[in-house]
Amino acid sequence: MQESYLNETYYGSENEAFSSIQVPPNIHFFARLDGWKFRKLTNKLNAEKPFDRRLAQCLVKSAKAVFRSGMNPSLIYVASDELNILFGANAPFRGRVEKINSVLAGMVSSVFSIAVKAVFGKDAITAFDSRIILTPDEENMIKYLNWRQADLWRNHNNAYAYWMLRKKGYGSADVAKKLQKLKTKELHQLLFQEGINLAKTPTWQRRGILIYREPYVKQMINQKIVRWKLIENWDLPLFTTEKGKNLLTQILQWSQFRRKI
Ligand SMILES: Nc1nc2c(ncn2[C@@H]2O[C@H](COP(=O)(O)OP(=O)(O)OP(=O)(O)O)[C@@H](O)[C@H]2O)c(=O)[nH]1
Ligand SMILES: [Mg+2]
Repeated sequence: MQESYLNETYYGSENEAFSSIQVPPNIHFFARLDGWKFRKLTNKLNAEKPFDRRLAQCLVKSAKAVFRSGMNPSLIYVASDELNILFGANAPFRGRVEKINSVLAGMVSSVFSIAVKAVFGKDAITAFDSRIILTPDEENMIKYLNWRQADLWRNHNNAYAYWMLRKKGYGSADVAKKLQKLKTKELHQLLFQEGINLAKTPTWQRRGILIYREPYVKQMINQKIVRWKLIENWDLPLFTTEKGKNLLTQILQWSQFRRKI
C-alpha cells in the first residue's frame, strides 16, 4: 500500500533535466542580468529620456542587495538596464547555473520593483533575465567589461539621437531608418548641431556605474583592523585606458584579498 502510494506520487528528480549544469570549479564568471521590456517599463514610469538617474539608482540599490545577500561578488557593473555580476573562484550554490540565475534574477527583480515604487510612486512588476559568461582569467574579465562599456557607449549615442529626433516630430520608424544610415561621426555632428555634445553628458550615462568593496583601516584601542565599505562609483574612467585598467586590477586584488581573510 505504502509502496504503490509512493510510486503514484513520485516523479523523479532525474527529470530535472538541467539541474546538474554547473560552472566549472575555480572559474571566474559573470552573471549578466538584463531588465525585461524596459523600454515599455520606462514609458510607464514616465522616466526621463534618454536617461533617468532615478532608474540607475534603483539598479544600484539592487546591486547592493546582491552584495549584502552573502553571495560575495567581486564587483557589479551597472550599464543601461544591465547588472554584470562578477564571481570569483568560490561560486555560490556550488556553481549550479539554474540556482544562480534564478536566485539572482528573483532578488534583483524584487529589490528593483520595491525601489521603483519608492522612487517613482508607481507599482511595477519587473523582471530580469540572467545568463552566465565564463571569464577564466583576469584578461578575459577586463575584456568582458570593455565590451559591455563599449556597448553602453553605442547605446548612449543612439538613445540621445533617437530622442532628439523624436522631439523634433519624427516617427519612431523614420528615426530608426535615419539612424541606421548614419555613420558614428555623422551622428556626433548631428547632435552637436542641436547643442548636445556626446562627450560631455554625465559620466555614468557614458561609462556606467561600478559597485565594489574597498578596504579601509580602522584604529581600535590596541590595534588596527581592516574594514570594508561598499562603494558606488558613478565617475568611471574608460576601462581601456591605463586608469581604467588600474582601477579594475585594484578591485580584483581587493576581492581576492577579502576572500583569503
Ligand atoms: N527613458 C529611459 N529609458 C531607459 C533608461 N535606461 C534604460 N532605458 C530603456 O531600456 C532599454 C534597454 O534596452 P534593451 O534591454 O535592449 O530593451 P528592453 O526593452 O529591455 O528589451 P529586452 O531586454 O529584450 O526585454 C533602452 O532601450 C531604453 O528604452 C533610462 O534611464 N531612461
Ligand atoms: Mg532589457
